[in-house]
Amino acid sequence: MAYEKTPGWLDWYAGPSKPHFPLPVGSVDAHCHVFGPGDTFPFAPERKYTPCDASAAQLFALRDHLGFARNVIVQATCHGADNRALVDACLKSGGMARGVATVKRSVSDDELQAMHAAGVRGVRFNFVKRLVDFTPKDELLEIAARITKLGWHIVIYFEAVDLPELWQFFTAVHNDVGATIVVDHMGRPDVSKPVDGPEFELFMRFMHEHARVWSKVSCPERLSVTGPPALLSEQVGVLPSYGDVVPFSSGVVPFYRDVVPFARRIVETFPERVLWGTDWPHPNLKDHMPDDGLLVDFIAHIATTQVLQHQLLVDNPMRLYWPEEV
Ligand code: 0GY
Repeated sequence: MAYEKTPGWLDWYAGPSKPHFPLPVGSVDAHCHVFGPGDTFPFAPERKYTPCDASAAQLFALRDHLGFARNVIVQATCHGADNRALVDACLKSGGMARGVATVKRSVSDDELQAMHAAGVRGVRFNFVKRLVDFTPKDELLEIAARITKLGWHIVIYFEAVDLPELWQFFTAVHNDVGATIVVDHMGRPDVSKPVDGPEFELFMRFMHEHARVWSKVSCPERLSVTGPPALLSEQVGVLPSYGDVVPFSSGVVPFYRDVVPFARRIVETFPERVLWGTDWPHPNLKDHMPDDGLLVDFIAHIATTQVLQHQLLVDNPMRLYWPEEV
């Protein structure tokens, strides 16, 4: 089936640079997606956007180009609870990708087992209102209890302003169900607010008080308010390089500067509970599409020692997604 993309949709950037930042051997891109291809894996009728295609083969080509060894592929909302594209990608990876699925209460134990065999190790609960319709909390708690028994964890996606309202539910998932919880994109802080202001302090407290809550320190391109002026040229197909702004070796952050204090604070406070991912193919960006090579370079500014980098990119994702190899 041919799909018409959401008006204004920005396609993923097909010419990413080679990162200057030397990724540690065995690094994991722990947040990325596949979209379709729509004619093989149809998008869900209830979706809130229609993307361009972004196939497993294209994801694995990016992985190799950037220097990652493995992927964690997260079910995108445009596929609803139909995990076929995700499962197919995991199977095609030959064990080098794990998956985070979306399921409904009606999912059978056999379906969960089949997903486990393919490499799925988590379920995503999405609370971002522009992306999904509401799911009752009792349904989510029931799913959390079932998948925790399989050794899977919960991935949660929410906006910072909604944390107070969701706190009690997340605490129930963590304390009563006993689940491990991974937060997407640092709980989407408003980075125009102070890093030591009440909103981000609440997120830090959330991690302090819940010992099995992890955070992805991903998506500077999504969170940045000051933005990436140096990258805007990508929209018209002119590829800038890091050196066009400052040399990588200078240690100066040329773009997404406003996100750095937030990500660094989490990495340095909870070095054993952080993950990083490209978020390729970057759904729903409105003003620019990042160069994934430059996103990898950004890691050096948020994890500033080799020890922290190794934890973020290798040790932590391996412990969570490939514990049998650790
Ligand atoms: C992300 C962010 C977004 C979209 C999705 O599943 C999704 O559709 O996660 C977003 O629009 O903020 O993590 O990819």
